[in-house]
Amino acid sequence: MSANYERKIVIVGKTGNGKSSLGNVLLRRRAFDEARSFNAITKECKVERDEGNISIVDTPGLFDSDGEKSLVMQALEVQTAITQLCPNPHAFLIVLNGSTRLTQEELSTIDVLRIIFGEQCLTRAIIVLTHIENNEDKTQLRARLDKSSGMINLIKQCGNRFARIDNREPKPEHIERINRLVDKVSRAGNVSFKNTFLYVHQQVLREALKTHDSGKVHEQIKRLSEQIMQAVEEERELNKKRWKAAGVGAVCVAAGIAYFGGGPTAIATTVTNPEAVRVVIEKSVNVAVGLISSTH
Ligand SMILES: Nc1nc2c(ncn2[C@@H]2O[C@H](COP(=O)(O)OP(=O)(O)O)[C@@H](O)[C@H]2O)c(=O)[nH]1
Ligand SMILES: [Mg+2]
Repeated sequence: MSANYERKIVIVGKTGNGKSSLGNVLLRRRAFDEARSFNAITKECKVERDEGNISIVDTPGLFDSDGEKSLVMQALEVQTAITQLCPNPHAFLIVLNGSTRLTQEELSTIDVLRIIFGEQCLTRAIIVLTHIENNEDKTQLRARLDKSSGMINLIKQCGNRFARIDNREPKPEHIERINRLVDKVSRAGNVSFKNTFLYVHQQVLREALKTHDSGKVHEQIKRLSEQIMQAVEEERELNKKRWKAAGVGAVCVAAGIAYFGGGPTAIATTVTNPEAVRVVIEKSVNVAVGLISSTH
């Protein structure tokens, strides 16, 4: 492995597509349970590291239709786990089975990622096609993929970044390509995924959990996407107003402090610290009210 930064990688996709196997291939050890038996199916997110510089989060399959967990619950679990286990990951590997037709649900994978993490995560997303036998050459594979408009569309939404792997007999050049793509999306570890509105996504998902939505998955996805987009937009507007108010307050307060002898340090501290702004605004208002009432 060439990079000298910690690669933080999240693996997502449908159960059975080879997420845990891919995690093991990248870590070069059996860190995650692969589905040899029903019990081995990954039930919760798990992070594993190698002795060097790679951290991998394996996730339970999105869209597991075992009836136990709704889509919303799965989305919330993945979001919470990533925030706690591996905040600000460098890359998301979306694992698809390259030997079978994509299901309707898999075609929605990216929409679900948008719901969980927001649009920004797509700039860090890489499609990894598993179950592709090593004897299928590049041209054959390309020709096969070109026939699937759904697949092409998913790859396009991930900035045309895709890699292939046979997890049972992984070729070093295929592993190397995945690592190179991780380096590319993270600019060699210099940028990682951040979304300051993640808490808004969480609020909408928590609210949706209460309604026990059991409608068709693609309808749920559409509804949640719209709700999240609207909630984020409202929060953004609210933030702008808060900062504007804090800015005006800060200027008044700074003037007040300068006048009453607080000096330049006090002004600088106040202007850059919203909590200080709030406290001093409150004090200034009290003083102003006091002054006004004493003149009457
Ligand atoms: N032939 C082949 N089998 C694979 C590949 N990746 C995973 N498998 C097998 O597919 C099954 C499911 O793999 P697993 O990693 O547990 O899938 P997960 O549910 O996405 O974590 C296991 O029996 C794996 O051995 C692959 O690239 N090629
Ligand atoms: Mg698994």
